[in-house]
Amino acid sequence: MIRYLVLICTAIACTLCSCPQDWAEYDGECLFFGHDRRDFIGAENDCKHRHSYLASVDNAGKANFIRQILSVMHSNRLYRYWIGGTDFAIEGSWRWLETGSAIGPYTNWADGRPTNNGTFNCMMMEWVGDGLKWVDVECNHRDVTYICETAVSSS
Ligand SMILES: [Ca+2]
Repeated sequence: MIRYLVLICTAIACTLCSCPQDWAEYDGECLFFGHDRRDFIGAENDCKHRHSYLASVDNAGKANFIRQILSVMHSNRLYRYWIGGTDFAIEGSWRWLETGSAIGPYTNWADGRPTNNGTFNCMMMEWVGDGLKWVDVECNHRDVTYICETAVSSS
C-alpha cells in the first residue's frame, strides 16, 4: 500500500512541476523556441500570450543549453533569435525585460557589440562560428525568431 502511494505521489509531483508540451526544461525554467519570425515587440507579445517573456540568458549554463538545442533544431544555422535584453529605456544600460535588472556579470556579446547606437536597442542572438553571440540591432527587424521563458509551474 505504501509503495502504491509513493508511486501515485511521484506521478502527481512530476505532473505538477513539468513544463508545457513543446517546451524544454532547464534548471527550473521552461523555454519555448518560436517557429515563426517577428519583430521584437511581436515576439514579446507572443511570449506574453504564452504566459512567459523573452528569455533572460543570464548564465553560461542556460546559454549552452540553448545553443545545443538550436544547433540541433536549426542545423543550417541561418536563424537569428530575439531574447529579452534591451537598452530602450537608457541608452547603453542593458537590462532583462523579465526583471528589469542590469545585464551581467554574465554576457556573451559578439565582438564590437553592443554598438551603443541609439537606435540599436534590442538584443538578438546569432551564430558566430559554433557560438551563439549577442548582437544589438533595431527592434523592428521582422525576420527574427525568438525564445520565450517562464518558471516551471508549481500549480
Ligand atoms: Ca542602444
